Amino acid sequence: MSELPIPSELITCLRAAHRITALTGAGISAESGVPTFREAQTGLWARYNPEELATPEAFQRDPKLVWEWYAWRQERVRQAKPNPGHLALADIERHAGEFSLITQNVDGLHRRAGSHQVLELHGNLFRAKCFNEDRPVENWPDSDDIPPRCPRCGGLLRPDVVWFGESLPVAVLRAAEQAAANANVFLSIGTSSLVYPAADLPFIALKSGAAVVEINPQPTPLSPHATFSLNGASGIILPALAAQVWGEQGHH
Ligand code: BJW
Repeated sequence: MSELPIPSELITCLRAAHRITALTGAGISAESGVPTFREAQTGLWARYNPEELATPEAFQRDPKLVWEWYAWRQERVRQAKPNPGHLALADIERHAGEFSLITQNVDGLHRRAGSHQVLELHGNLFRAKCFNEDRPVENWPDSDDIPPRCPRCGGLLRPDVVWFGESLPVAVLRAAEQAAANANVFLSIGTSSLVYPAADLPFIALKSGAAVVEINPQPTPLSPHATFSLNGASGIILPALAAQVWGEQGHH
């Protein structure tokens, strides 16, 4: 593992860092078999574009279609397991001094891997809320309705995720911006860096003087600005990085 080309300047930088912040995207779950957002879908959903399903307008047009898409994704995620990339981040949380984990993912795999503090910017696939009242709903009576109905107001239930044109949860976004501004090292992992305001976070970190490390097999709009670019799969790179920085000789 220690043979991977992780620059020694980066190892030094991580060992010296007081606060490390990581932002993850769909790419970190790719090795768990969860399709990323912008890669072509397969099977049942191959003819739909996720960008066109993840909007309030799509839900209003065809709530059953959108609810079923999320139900299908829930099922895929239930069958998936955290991969070595998720596990390495849980390990880093245990070993690094101050560490913040921000995710755009709605799959809950970071928590299942053992990360305790996770800022979920785009909500969670396994929660529902009322489309009318915008309030969380935990239980609803069994019925054949798809989507099910809100037990309080009879409105349609929707997944508690953030769609295009909707605001991110304010407190979570504030905490993420703070964690970016306070970081000495900011890791951007498995995200296409196309969706705002998440895509601003590494730039907030850069402005505050942090080193920004990108981990992605493909270049993104962030790549020209990154201090270090590690081109490869997060499931390979993150465990190697954690072992080299905090393993054996590197423990704080
Ligand atoms: C690997 C790998 C491996 C593969 N290892 N890596 C400023 C400028 C322009 C537009 C805007 C702006 N501010 C706001 C906007 C509008 C909009 C936006 O950003 N549009 C852009 C697309 C242009 N943003 C919003 O609407 C946001 N709301 C908002 O800003 O409210 C205020 C406002 C409203 C209206 C107007 C203006 C302001 C809300 C954004 C919500 C995003 N929601 C989604 C769906 C969540 C629910 C669900 O999952 O269904 O979030 S969209 C989707 O994209 C999802 C993801 O979290 C998000 C990011 O995608 P991600 O994670 O980067 O995945 P991919 O697939 O794109 O990339 C995967 C990457 O992994 C690739 O790079 C691969 O190479 C890599 N990879 N294998 C490591 N093994």
